[in-house]
Amino acid sequence: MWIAVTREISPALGSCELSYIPRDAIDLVRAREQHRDYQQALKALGCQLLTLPAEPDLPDSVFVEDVAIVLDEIAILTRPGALSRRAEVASVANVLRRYRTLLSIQAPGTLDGGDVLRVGRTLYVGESARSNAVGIGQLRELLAGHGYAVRGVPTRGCLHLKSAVTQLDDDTLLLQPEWVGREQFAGFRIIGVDPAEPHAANVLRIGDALVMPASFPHTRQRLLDAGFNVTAVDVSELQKAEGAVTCCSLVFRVVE
Ligand code: CIR
Repeated sequence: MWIAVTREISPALGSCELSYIPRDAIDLVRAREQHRDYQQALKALGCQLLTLPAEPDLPDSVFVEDVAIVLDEIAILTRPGALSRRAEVASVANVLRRYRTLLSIQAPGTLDGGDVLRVGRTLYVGESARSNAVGIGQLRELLAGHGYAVRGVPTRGCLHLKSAVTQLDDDTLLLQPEWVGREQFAGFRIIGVDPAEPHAANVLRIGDALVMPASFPHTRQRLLDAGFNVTAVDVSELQKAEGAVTCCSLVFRVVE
């Protein structure tokens, strides 16, 4: 069984952190409708939803992916790179401790879950403005005993590693070559985003299914042509907060 942890949208979403896109007014009513559709899409793909209440004082708290990394054996609580996001961790930890032993990144380390791409037993971690070398080093040490390798990956021009690359199946990645080097992922089949859709590389994989924003039809067509099962969701209001589809959930397996 899959569990998907999500959190309702904060009324303060309009004051979110922004790094690479200009601020644009967010329609909260529409954002909530889109978030509900996203949650329904996860449900339709077989996830049991575990939804936390909104946090009025934490603008970015809907983006639960950034505060934890949930692996099969263990979960790591992060220390988000943005100061305004550090208080998001505790409430997610309270949910995760039912399912996993928790370890955590400590100061002065910083790490955002959006920077962590797990492929098999390797965690690729973006060396971004949010995740520093200390945080990445701590993650490596915490996971060495669990049989995971941690590899730092330089990123440029984007918020997180998973803005630039995500996994489509065991052998295939969707990648934006302007933001991360293909050579970092030698041995994988790489599908590039359509050049007209620079933000299209963030796709959420659940089993054999992929969830992606509706706003990237050309990249979606590339995935359909390659035989993937793709569900499109309209997340345009969340995209104004520099979020997309992986960032709004923590999806993991539990043994029934
Ligand atoms: C932030 O800058 O932290 C939020 N406004 C967006 C976070 C999106 N997270 C993600 O893609 N993992």
